Amino acid sequence: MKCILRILLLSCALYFTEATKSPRKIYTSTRVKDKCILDGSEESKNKVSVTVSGRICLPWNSLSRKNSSFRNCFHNYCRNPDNKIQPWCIVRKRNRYVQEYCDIPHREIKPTTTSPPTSDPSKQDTESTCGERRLKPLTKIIGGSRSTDESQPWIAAIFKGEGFVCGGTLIAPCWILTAAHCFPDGKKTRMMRYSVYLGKNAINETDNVKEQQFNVSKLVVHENYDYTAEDFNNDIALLRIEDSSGQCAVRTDSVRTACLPPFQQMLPTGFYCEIAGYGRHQKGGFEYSRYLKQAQVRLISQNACQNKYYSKDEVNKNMFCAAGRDWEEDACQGDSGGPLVCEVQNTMFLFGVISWGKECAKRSNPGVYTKVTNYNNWISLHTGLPKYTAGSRYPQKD
Ligand code: 4AZ
Repeated sequence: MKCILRILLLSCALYFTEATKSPRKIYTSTRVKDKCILDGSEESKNKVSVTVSGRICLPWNSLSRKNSSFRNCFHNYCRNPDNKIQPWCIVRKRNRYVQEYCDIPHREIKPTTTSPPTSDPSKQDTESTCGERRLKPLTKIIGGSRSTDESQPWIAAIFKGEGFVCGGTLIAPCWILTAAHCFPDGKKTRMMRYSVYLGKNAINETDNVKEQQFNVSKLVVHENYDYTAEDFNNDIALLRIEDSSGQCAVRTDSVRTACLPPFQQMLPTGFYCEIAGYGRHQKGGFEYSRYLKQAQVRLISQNACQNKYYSKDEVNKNMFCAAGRDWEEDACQGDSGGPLVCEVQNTMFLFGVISWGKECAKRSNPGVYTKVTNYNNWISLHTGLPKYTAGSRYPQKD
């Protein structure tokens, strides 16, 4: 007992001499004796300490009880000790310590190990490698959170000249599924003016390492989409993409295909899915989001959608509704054509194309989506890819 007491007293004395020599400084990591393991690299020049949600980072040593390697790190600067896609730090959310990515200006983010796209066919997604992603979403479209191309690697940004037009989804290396209403000139659309970007994180910025750029070699707008009726029935279109050397999308961490579910496949009411886009992010606002955003929305029953929120004339069998928790998250102008994907057994399936809705994120006005599972045959007919439209990755009932 006496011995234990003596050891304790000795270590206390040691601690206090150390502490008086080098007073505790929250925002610096230099200690006389012990170096912070986070500060050995180039990255240590980075002095950002705010996360994407605007929270201030906590000093790294607040984690030292859980992870002793941060014991000597008395600063709160964003770091990337485990090679994530960008520097992160610890913040406090509802009394819990959680990791969050930092708000690093895009040019400061170090390129990841993603190799530049090549034309090797083995680097292309197939019907059996679709719907996978390396990164889960960070945790906000209207509401929701900032996303990254790695958590929505199937999202496509469609441009006409320099202007952003709509979102889309990569469903096969050469094919984007989007909304018909994005092409008001229908069959007369001059495809030459359009381009499609995959792996894009920010609308106004270019990342040559991650992004893949394509021309549109074919546009198929659903033959029964009626531009004069403005009823959004059959709001679906396909774009065939190829780059300047005739290649289609190459699989990287930032560019992957989403799977198609089988024909007429349903999910239960209340099931949570994800929507993503570069569209408006403030109700009534005029600004397009500079960054890709994503949000969670819950599937609403067809009955409620057709009878309670909208009418049967407005919402037909080729559409379904979804809304965020408390009506706070929703798609909005500019998100059209983009994905509503649902996770089934760790694989992401494209169930909806963002189509329309009365206003944005308004109580009792859910977002309306084109029901992709009504169009498997149409997609197969125009792409010639029956294997992709069979939905073979969808878990089969025994
Ligand atoms: C649009 O104009 C749009 N709140 C898309 C989705 C919604 C509203 C408008 C749903 O592209």
